[in-house]
Amino acid sequence: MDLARQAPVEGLAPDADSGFWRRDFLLGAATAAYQIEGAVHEDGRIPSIWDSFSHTPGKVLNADTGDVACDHYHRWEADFELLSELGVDAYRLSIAWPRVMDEKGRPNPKGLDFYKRLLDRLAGKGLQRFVTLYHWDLPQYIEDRGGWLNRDCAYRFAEYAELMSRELGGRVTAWTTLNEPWCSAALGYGLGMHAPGKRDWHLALQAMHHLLMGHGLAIQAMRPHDPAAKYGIVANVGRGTPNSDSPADRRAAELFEAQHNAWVLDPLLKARYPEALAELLPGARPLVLEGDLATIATPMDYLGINYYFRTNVESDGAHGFREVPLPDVERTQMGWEVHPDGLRDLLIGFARDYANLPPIYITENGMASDDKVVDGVVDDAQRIRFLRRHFNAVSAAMKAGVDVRGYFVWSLMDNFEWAYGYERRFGLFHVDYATQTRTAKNSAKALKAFIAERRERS
Ligand code: IFM
Repeated sequence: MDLARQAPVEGLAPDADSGFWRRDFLLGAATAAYQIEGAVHEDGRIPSIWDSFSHTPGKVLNADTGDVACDHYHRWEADFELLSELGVDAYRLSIAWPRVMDEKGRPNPKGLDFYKRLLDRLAGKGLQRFVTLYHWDLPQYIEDRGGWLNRDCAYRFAEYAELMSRELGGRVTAWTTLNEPWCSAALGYGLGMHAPGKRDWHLALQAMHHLLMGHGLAIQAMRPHDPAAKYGIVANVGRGTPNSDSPADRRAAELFEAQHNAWVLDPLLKARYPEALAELLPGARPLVLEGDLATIATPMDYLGINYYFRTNVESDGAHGFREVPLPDVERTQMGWEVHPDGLRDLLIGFARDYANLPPIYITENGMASDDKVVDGVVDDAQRIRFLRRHFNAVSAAMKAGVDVRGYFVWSLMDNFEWAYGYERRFGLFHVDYATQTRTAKNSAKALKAFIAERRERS
């Protein structure tokens, strides 16, 4: 696909003094295994909780599943040409745990070879490789033993992580242990919107604790085998703003951010859970054994931040908050408010609140729109504006002193958007799922143009 020959489009170049122009500021695109790979029964892959969940009636919009997805398992070579076409510096992908280990915990050579081929090709293209170990596809047999509610899961995860560092060490620029533990715990165990579909906030607290334990144990197990790589975790963060100036609403916004951000970041960076959790869920505490918090706070080389929207909240009159959607604000296909300042404010706040905040990569940011191919063109002007405004918001945080090293667009291409199936389109490239045709959206062309201009200037 030759983007250069296509019509010029509105640019997404950030402000002239933005750190995004620096050649050493990493620009990339991201995906995750279950959302793109398909081939769920091939080469020894075993079932995951998302296979079970997506095949359960009523769990995913339009009964979509990841069985085929973008068929990336068979089309990865052509998909990597899209990365070259964009000219990005880096690619963020995830490894499917169920593809690389069998039910007895033994390595699956065919699955491992798949990721070796991918990583070697990316390295050959000169791209940095950001590799996530857990982007939600827990092997179903581990779920059958209690999943993340069972402390043993953290140790099984560390075994898997160690195996990956032995097998793939030297091929990876940066390892990410977990993608968005908040989503795994809150959506998977608190709200039931994601696999494994449980609805009990007490369970969510315990699942989070074991997820974070798995993270710390994994870094400890991996570093000796792949000492040159960087190690970190990816947290999705939420901006909460008060609906009024009243003390109750201001406290509600604080509680919202504690529940979304500090629940994950405090144990990682302060070796303790925030007091606010007890205020939100009186009497509920995870079972924490001696030494657990030190394990969770194992030093990291970077922190990945995923940001999408802001939530306006008021006090619920009891222990928490409830959302008050703002009228007349710009929203995306997900219904999420477009609010770039929220990202700037959160980054500045994290740098203030965490003395040991490691360097940051924005590991996901992007938006869904109901994109259509018309005469070969996908006019996604809203995404171009969205990206430019978020580039500028991140730059503003950098100017305020926050150490941000890179930014990944979510996502390289349209894919399986979890409980929303294929209806919600986040990609820079449009995917026609019937034919598996990829079409560059105007945002892809605009990103390519910015990257080319940046290269010329440096
Ligand atoms: O598609 C997801 C991704 O898997 C995790 N972060 C949020 C994205 C958009 O919802």
